[in-house]
Amino acid sequence: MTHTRRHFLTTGLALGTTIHSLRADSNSPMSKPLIVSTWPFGKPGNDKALETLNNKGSLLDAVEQGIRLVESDEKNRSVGISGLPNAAGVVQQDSCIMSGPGHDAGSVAAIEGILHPISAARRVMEKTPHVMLVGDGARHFAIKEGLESVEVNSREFHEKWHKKQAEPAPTKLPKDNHDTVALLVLDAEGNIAGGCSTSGWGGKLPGRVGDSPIIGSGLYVDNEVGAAGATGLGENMMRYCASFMVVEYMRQGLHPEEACLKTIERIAATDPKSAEDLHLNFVALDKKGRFGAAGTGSGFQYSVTTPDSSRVLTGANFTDKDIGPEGGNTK
Ligand code: SD4
Repeated sequence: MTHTRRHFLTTGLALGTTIHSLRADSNSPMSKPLIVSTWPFGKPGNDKALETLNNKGSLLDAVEQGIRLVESDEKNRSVGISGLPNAAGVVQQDSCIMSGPGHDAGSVAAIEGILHPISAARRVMEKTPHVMLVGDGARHFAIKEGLESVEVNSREFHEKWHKKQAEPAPTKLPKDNHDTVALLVLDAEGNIAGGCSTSGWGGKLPGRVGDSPIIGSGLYVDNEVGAAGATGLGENMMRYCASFMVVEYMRQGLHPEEACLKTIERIAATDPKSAEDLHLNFVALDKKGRFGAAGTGSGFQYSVTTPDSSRVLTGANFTDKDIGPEGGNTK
């Protein structure tokens, strides 16, 4: 690994602000609003978030509506009620939302049969004194709030949503049985919010909660700095407060892409697992309107939307030899 990203980062960071200021100077901030989300399936959600803002919706409406659209996609096997079931054949979803102004947050975890966990998370934030509700309590709260629900043990549910439930649950982590939509919004006023939603790790133990509903792990927003969201193996995010770490690196002045890479570097340097086995991917944006993404594998794709364009880009690859070709608005 002579000219690895790790080497670059170590060198770059040893040079203090040099790397950052070069990047910052060469980057003109994107036009606002700026919406960044994980994976290509986040792009329709970004577009919906922008449309919501254009229709005078609030920052939180944009996050909620954007994620609801992704949750509604019946073909998506990672997000929403059509996501992969746990080892007991039941879909348990995790979701959270965080608002920069006021530093508020709400989340639901291991919630069953609710079509839009992001709306449940928002209601936890806005209508209760709590931050997180789990399991049956979360489901009952969501139903009481009038959110759409299905009876997960009903025949109709299995026929409509989970014909595939007869497939054997995975016993260990294959690369492709988990994903999350994390969607970050910087509005025209410079306020930031974000949310995420997932059915989590397919075949997980019943009751398992991943990083996505844990504030600071799957998502973190600081209205003075920026926001970060994660997708990958939650167990490896949660042990490091990963999204919080990305935001803290941005606070120190790193460009969002470098903050994502530096977080991966720090986790990989500590963890006994190889970087490839950690399955870490991050998206981030900062208050200045810059964005970036990075992952431990090749081909982590993310979606970026502004009033000028809506695009799918490839994040920087931590294990690559070169600095990310398309990562962020650094070029
Ligand atoms: C989880 N982080 O439940 C989520 C799943 C995911 O890409 O995003 N996988 O662990």
